[in-house]
Amino acid sequence: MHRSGFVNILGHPNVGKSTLMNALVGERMSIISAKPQTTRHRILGILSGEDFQIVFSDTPGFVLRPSYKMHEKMNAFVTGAFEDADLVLLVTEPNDPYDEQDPLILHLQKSESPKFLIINKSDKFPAREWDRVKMAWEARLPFTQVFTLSALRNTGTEELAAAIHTLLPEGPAWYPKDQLTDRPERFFVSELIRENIFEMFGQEIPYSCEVVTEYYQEPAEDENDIIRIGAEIYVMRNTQKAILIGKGGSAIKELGIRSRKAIEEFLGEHIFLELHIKVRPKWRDDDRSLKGFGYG
Ligand SMILES: Nc1nc2c(ncn2[C@@H]2O[C@H](COP(=O)(O)OP(=O)(O)OP(=O)(O)O)[C@@H](O)[C@H]2O)c(=O)[nH]1
Ligand SMILES: [Mg+2]
Repeated sequence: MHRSGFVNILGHPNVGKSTLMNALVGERMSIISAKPQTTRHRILGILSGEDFQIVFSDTPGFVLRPSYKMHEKMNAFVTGAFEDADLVLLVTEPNDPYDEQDPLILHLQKSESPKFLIINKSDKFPAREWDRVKMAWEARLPFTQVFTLSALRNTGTEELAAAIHTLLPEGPAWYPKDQLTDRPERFFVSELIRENIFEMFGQEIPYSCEVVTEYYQEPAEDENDIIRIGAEIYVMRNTQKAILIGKGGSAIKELGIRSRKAIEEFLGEHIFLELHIKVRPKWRDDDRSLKGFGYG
């Protein structure tokens, strides 16, 4: 018998959804940062075996008070992920504040999919905190099972993986067995550059940037060349552009070096990377820009 299913990972920003998906899939699929709202799209991570296929969806953290249109698009990716789930993993952590009117809870109360509660970051909190969170959640929603784990340390994730397997319905493979995701290489190139922007710059810059891979040229078979990649970083203001460039170009140079290394590690190949910065005022509120950037 072949089993398959769609497992959608949901929760507030910064609780560790992407770290968990990467741990479950065993690949560095989604980018991760210490800042909230790192993930902006729904990203599939596909785990296949001879007789099963699990299609995980990592989603953006649900933004409770959207401040611009991009937030609304991000939230739409989350609500879309309620519809096709064979299983929902609601990820939380002891410091994650919820109230009874939280839109995520209201959506979950209406969804008929089985739900697992994942209390993440167990390495950071004492066991009495796990119990407190578990009790608070069980009063809000019925969960099929509750797991306390550390996605970062990869402890407790095996029990979760086993429980997911047990729950998978009979079904076909939806994707070729060697496929790991639904996104092309250029998407991951942009994401890895964005991950480094989140890491290198303070509060304002990461949220004002979007990265677009402009070209991705693989050498012809008879050419002894490397992959050539060009990416554009969009910011909203000239002052942000100046920060990204840095004194004498030092910041953009550093960003280029870090991003190239990350992309080379991801692709397992040497690349040439060219970065450009463009100013596009208010792109986060502009429908046409958002569409062009993939916020459909
Ligand atoms: N201590 C600890 N930190 C963790 C754990 N899992 C994730 N983190 C950290 O939490 C931060 C957020 O992790 P992400 O995986 O990016 O969280 P996310 O829920 O995908 O965040 P958004 O995409 O912004 O919604 C990062 O600094 C992670 O290293 C964990 O099990 N323990
Ligand atoms: Mg994420």
